[in-house]
Amino acid sequence: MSTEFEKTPGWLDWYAGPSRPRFTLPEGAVDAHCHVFGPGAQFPYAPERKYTPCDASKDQLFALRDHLGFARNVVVQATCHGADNSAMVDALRASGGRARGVATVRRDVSDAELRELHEAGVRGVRFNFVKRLVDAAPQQDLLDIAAKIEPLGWHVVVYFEADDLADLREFFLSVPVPLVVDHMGRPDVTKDPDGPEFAAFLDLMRARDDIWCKVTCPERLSVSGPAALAGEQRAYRDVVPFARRVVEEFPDRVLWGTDWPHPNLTDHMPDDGLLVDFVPYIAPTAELQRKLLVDNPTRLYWPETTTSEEG
Ligand code: 0GY
Repeated sequence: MSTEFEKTPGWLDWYAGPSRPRFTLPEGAVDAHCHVFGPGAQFPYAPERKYTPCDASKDQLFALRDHLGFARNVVVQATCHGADNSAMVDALRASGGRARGVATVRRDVSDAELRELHEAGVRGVRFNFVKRLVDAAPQQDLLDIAAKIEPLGWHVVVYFEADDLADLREFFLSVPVPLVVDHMGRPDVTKDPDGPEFAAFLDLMRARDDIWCKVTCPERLSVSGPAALAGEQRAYRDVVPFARRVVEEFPDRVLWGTDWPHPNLTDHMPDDGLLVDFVPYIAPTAELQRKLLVDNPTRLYWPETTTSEEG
């Protein structure tokens, strides 16, 4: 079949043949931030998208899950699919209960559509404020969406860049459901982790006890590297102090994921096995690792399966 979609120039394909991690993931570990792309011939990319990815199917995602040693995935709707959640929902339905999802919806979404998404395994919606990815919706529309999802017990995932936090903070604090921040709010890691910029992010985390943080994407945030390639065991050193700070202060509100298939990378594509090997640097004890990889994502996405008190 001829390909209907042409990948954005300069875009790197996801890394085929990732290494097997040296770090053994704890049993029940969740890859809490990953995506599926298409395949475009089956699930066309959205007309309003700002990039065209390479295909990355649910079967390829599940193969990676098994290879790395994860038990479950949280599949986050990627902007290239707009508010058409079919590819993500198809992955959830095919996962046998081993994947939950985060959707993108418009303000006019109906309660019946939300219930159907819930039944498929969706537990949150994503609000994206990164200008190169989306034209952000008006904040009142987002608050209307938040009000609609509240009865379902869902949360809102927010993606923004550090420079925009000051403008968005008040809005975030007004959202009536739990918040999950993608990629630590994208700090500039050339700055001091003890400086005012990252302090503003930590301060947001302190403002409410239902704000969670994904300590993800060192490959996007790192400036000095080295890249997680060719067996590199000490990748992305400059990101470690930031992520570790968040894990240590908020051990019960952090999540981790691969971000496979790594949209919009043009510099290098990480080996996902080596990304897993990055985890012990940011969560240095077995207890922190268990919270980050198992307890926290299970509590947020599979609460019905948590039996004991976790603390
Ligand atoms: C990520 C990061 C990016 C893209 C998206 O939905 C998306 O298109 O999330 C990015 O380009 O920084 O979370 O995968």
